[in-house]
Amino acid sequence: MPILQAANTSGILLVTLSRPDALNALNIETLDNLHKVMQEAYQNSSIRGIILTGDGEKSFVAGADIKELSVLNPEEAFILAQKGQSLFSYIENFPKPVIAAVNGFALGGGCELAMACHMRIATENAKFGQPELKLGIIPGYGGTQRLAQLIGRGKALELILTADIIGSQEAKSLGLVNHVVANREELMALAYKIMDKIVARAPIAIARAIASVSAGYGFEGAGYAAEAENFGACAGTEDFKIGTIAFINKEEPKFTGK
Ligand code: CO8
Repeated sequence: MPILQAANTSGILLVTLSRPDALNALNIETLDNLHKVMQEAYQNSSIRGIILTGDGEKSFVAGADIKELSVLNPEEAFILAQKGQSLFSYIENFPKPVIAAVNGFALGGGCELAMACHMRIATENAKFGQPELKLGIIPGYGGTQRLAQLIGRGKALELILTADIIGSQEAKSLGLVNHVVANREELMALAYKIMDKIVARAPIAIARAIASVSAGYGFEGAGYAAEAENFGACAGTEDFKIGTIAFINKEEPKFTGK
C-alpha cells in the first residue's frame, strides 16, 4: 500500500505518497489508492482538510511511473490520461481544503498533482517541471491546462516545450507556489498552520468558496479532452519508445520525429 495516512485531533488528514524506490512516482495502483483515500476523506465528516506530501526529503512525486507508461499503446495511454485527469479534477473540486506540501521533485504527473491541490507550499530544495517532452510525450494529467492557468500561457509553454526544471523560488515568483520554507520540518509546520486557520472557518462556506473558484476551470473547455487525445497520439510514436527507453537505460534520447 503506497499511501500512508494520519489524522490529527483537528481533523487534518496527512496523506503521504510512498514509493521510495521510484521517487514516489505515480503508478496505476497509487492512483487508485489515492482516489480511494480521497473518497473516504470526502465521506468522513471528521476530516476537515487534507495535506498531501511525498515520503522522504528528495521527492514529492517524480511523475507518472515511466516504466509502466513505456509499454502502453495509444488507446491505453489515452484511457490512463483520462483516469488521472478525472482523479485530479476530483481533487481540484474537493469540498475540503487540500494543500500540497512539496518536499522535493514535483515533476510531470507530480507537478500536475500539486497543481490540482488548492495551494502549494514547498521546501527550498523542491523542483518543479513538466519534463514529458524529454520522453516523447506531453503532460497528460491536466498539466497543459493548470500550468497555463497558474502561470500564464507563454511561460507554461516555455516550461512544457523546453522541459526545464525550475527551483522553488522561481516557482514562487511565477505563482506556482504560495510559500517557500527552508526544510521539511518547516514545511509541515506551515502546512498545519495554514490548514488550522482554514478549518476554523465555516465548512459550508469553505466548500462553496472552493466550488466558486474552481467553477471556471472545469472540463467544459476543450483543453482536457485535447490533452488526453494528444497524449494518446504521442504514445503511438517512435519517439515515445526512444524517450522512455532512454530514461530507463539512463541515456540521453535521440529523437527521430517519427
Ligand atoms: N517513473 C519511474 N521510476 C522513476 C521515476 C518515474 N517518473 N522517477 C525516478 N524513478 C526511479 C529511477 O528509475 C530510479 O530507479 P532505479 O534506482 O531502479 O534506477 C530511482 O527512481 C531514482 O531515480 P534516479 O536514479 O533517476 O535519481 P536522480 O536523483 O539521479 O534523478 C530525477 C532524479 C531528476 C527526478 C530523475 O529520476 C528523473 O528525471 N525522473 C523522471 C522525471 C520525469 O520525467 N517525470 C515525468 C514522467 S511522465 C509523466 O509524469 C506523465 C504524466 C501524465 C501521464 C498520463 C497518463 C498516461
